[in-house]
Amino acid sequence: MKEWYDAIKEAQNVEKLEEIRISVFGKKGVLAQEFAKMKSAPNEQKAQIAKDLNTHKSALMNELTAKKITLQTLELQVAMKAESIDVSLFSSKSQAGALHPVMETMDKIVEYFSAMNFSVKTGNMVEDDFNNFEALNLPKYHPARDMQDTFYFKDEMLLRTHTSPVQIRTMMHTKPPIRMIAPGAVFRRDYDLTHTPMFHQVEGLLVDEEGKVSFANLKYILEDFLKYMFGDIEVRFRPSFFPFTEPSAEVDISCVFCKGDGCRVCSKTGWLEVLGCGIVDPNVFEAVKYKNVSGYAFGLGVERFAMLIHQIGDLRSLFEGDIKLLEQFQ
Ligand code: 2NM
Repeated sequence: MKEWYDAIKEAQNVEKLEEIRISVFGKKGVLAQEFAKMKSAPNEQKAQIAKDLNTHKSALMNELTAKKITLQTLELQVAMKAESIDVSLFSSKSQAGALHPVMETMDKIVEYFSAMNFSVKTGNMVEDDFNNFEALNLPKYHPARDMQDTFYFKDEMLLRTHTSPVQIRTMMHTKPPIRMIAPGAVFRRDYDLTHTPMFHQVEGLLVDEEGKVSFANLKYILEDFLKYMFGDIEVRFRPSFFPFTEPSAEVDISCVFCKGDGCRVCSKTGWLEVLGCGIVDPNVFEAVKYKNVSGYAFGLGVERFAMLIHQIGDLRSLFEGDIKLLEQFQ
């Protein structure tokens, strides 16, 4: 019997141990054979042989059970070591997304005017002739309505060329006072170094009782806004013309690249044009049936702001989806 104790002791794994168990305890196992032999032993020895065999039986079973637990514990430890994860290791860098510079710039613009109590309104990109042109004092045969500049559908429908139809629709269903901005995509048939067929605008409109809104109010808020966007810069207003405002002005900031000394970006003028604005033309208020009111309005191109803030030279790079460019703005 001793060899079986040794065999159990030397078993290297659970499978080997199971083989031993079958050899010892199986139907044709060693114990079964020994008990069978006992039958042919002299009667007076039988009791002693049975007693010895039963002692071995329980001793071997104990050895097997103990060894099985030892082996299983060992195998578990080996498996756990092999499968363990070192949570203190650095992980590989995950790819995080980021806002596109145009959207980030738009958010900052919206943030300023929201803080100034302007509500934010969006409308439809597909518009009709009245809301995009007629109500804005752009009558039939105005050059801005030319097929060359506007994407037309059938039935006088079109892709909005500015976000002003949002202001028109707001005035049509809301009583003054109004204090709103309209951010969003607009469309023009233009494609060259400085124009893309789709770009983003933020337009603003403030309307109150007649005599309550002045050009000075407009000048103050736009100066404050531009300093918020660009930091320490100079602002100047130049007289200009828009069909929907009178008087109208274009707004320049001192060049963010050369600080006003004159460079390639500002064409040696020291100034960059960033905004259009003015006092809302009475014809616009007439179109939306507003009476005894006054107001100011302004509009800007978000891509141009983004380019000046991030010093991006080519407008088209904002639209190419080049990861190498976009990664720089994370
Ligand atoms: C500009 C410049 C000046 C403008 C006018 C209006 C409306 F609908 F109230 F009449 N919205 N936006 C406006 C005025 C836009 O963009 C350069």
